[in-house]
Amino acid sequence: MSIDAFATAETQDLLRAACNLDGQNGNPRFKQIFHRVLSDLFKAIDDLDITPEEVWTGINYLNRLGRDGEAALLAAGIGLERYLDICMDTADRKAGIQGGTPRTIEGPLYVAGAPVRDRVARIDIDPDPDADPLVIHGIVTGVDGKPVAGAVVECWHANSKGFYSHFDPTGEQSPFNLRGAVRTGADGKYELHTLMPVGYGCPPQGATQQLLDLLARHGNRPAHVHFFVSSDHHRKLTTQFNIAGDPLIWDDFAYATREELIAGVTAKTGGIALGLKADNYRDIEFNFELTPLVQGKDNQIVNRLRAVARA
Ligand code: MBD
Ligand code: FE
Repeated sequence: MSIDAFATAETQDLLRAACNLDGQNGNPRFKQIFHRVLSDLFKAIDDLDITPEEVWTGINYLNRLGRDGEAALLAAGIGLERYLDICMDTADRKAGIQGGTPRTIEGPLYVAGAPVRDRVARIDIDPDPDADPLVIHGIVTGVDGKPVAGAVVECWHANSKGFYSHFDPTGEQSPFNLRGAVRTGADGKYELHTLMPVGYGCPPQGATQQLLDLLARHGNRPAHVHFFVSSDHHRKLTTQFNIAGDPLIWDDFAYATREELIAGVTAKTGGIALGLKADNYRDIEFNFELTPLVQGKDNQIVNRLRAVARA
């Protein structure tokens, strides 16, 4: 039951004043967005009779979220990052852009600075006795099906405990373990030698899991591998594959699974000859189809704060 405080002149004047809407200075774009978001919050407090105790619980949660460094993790878990993809997909459809490997969320665990190798890279640096060797390979093409030479395929994924280097709570991994980049040759092909990942789980004591608990939701992802694929003449692709057979494949807490992004695994032998740690290994073929620039520009570059390390 609403107490009708929102629509009063007093509240509306307060919102305009708090956002300095009538002042000349400041960032006009930020003023517009902040006025809308703050207004929506005030309206929700009125509409839902949100109590002062509930508001302060929320404020204190923001402090906790920042202390835990989990704001970007929460953005994935509440579907906000997925929604940004839905918006970009919708914009592409409206612009008549068709084809290409589907995009899906970057997530919060990329680290810039991995060394770029030609065609083939071995990216498992640290031993992981519980993980089978895995070869990931495929071809980068345009929507015309022609190979893209000189494309850079960046890859990152978790180890057998579901932990990513740089963000590993045990501190046990080298900076670029299970992270790497390969440049395609004239045939458009890339190949990564690595180890089988396991799905990620949110830190059980963290702010994100605390919120998910109130929603009776888990904070787990199926086993997956992330990619950026860049080429001078195409739009940069941000995507992942999820590994077929993982029980969480359609129950990802970050909503990144898409039908075209499920990768099947084949058992192979001959790993020793390839320089892998065992002769039996897993093989995943995954091809990337890049979309052309739009009027000479990449309109899907997303600039966001990212971790950087030195190899
Ligand atoms: C991950 O590995 C991930 O990909 C996302 C989106 C969120 C948390 C961990
Ligand atoms: Fe991930």
